[in-house]
Amino acid sequence: MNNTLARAVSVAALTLGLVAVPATSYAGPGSVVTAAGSLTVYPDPYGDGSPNSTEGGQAAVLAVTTGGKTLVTVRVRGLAPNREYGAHAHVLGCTDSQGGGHYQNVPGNASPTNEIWLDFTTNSVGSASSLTVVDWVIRPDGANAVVIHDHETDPAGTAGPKLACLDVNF
Ligand SMILES: [Cu+2]
Repeated sequence: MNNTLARAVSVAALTLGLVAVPATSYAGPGSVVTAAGSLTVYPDPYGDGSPNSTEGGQAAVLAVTTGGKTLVTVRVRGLAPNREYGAHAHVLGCTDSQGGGHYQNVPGNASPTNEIWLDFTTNSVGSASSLTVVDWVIRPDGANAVVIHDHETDPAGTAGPKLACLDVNF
C-alpha cells in the first residue's frame, strides 16, 4: 500500500470511529468530501404500500481522492437490523429523479470497478458501514448522491427499488 492510499485508509478509519484521534489531525493532499444527515426516504418504493425499512435512518459518507484513486465510505444507522442493502454513488441529487443512474467511470459498463458500489449488511441494531476504492477520480459534478437500494447489487448492477438517499457533492 503506498503512502497516499495508506493515508486515505487512515482517514476512513477515523471516520468509521476505529481510531480515537481528532479528525483535524488529517492534513494530506488530494480532496476530501464529507456528507452526513438524515436520509431522504422515498415513499412507497415497492408500489404496494409495504413499509420502507430506511424510514428514520441516517448516513454519513466520506470520499477521499488521492493519487488518482478514490476511496468512499458510507456509514448508516437506524435501518432494519441484520439486513442486506445495495448502495451506490449516483449521478443526480436525491430529489432529482431519485438520484438518476449510477455514476460510471466509463459509460455503459456496470461493475464494481467502473461504478462505486457500497453495499452493506446491517448489524443487530441496524447500523453498518462499507468502503470501496476505485482506480479513478470522479469527474467534477459527476456524482451527487449515494442511493440505498432494497437488496445487494447483482452482477448486472441492479439492486432493486431505491429506498433512500443522501446528497453528497462528490
Ligand atoms: Cu444505485
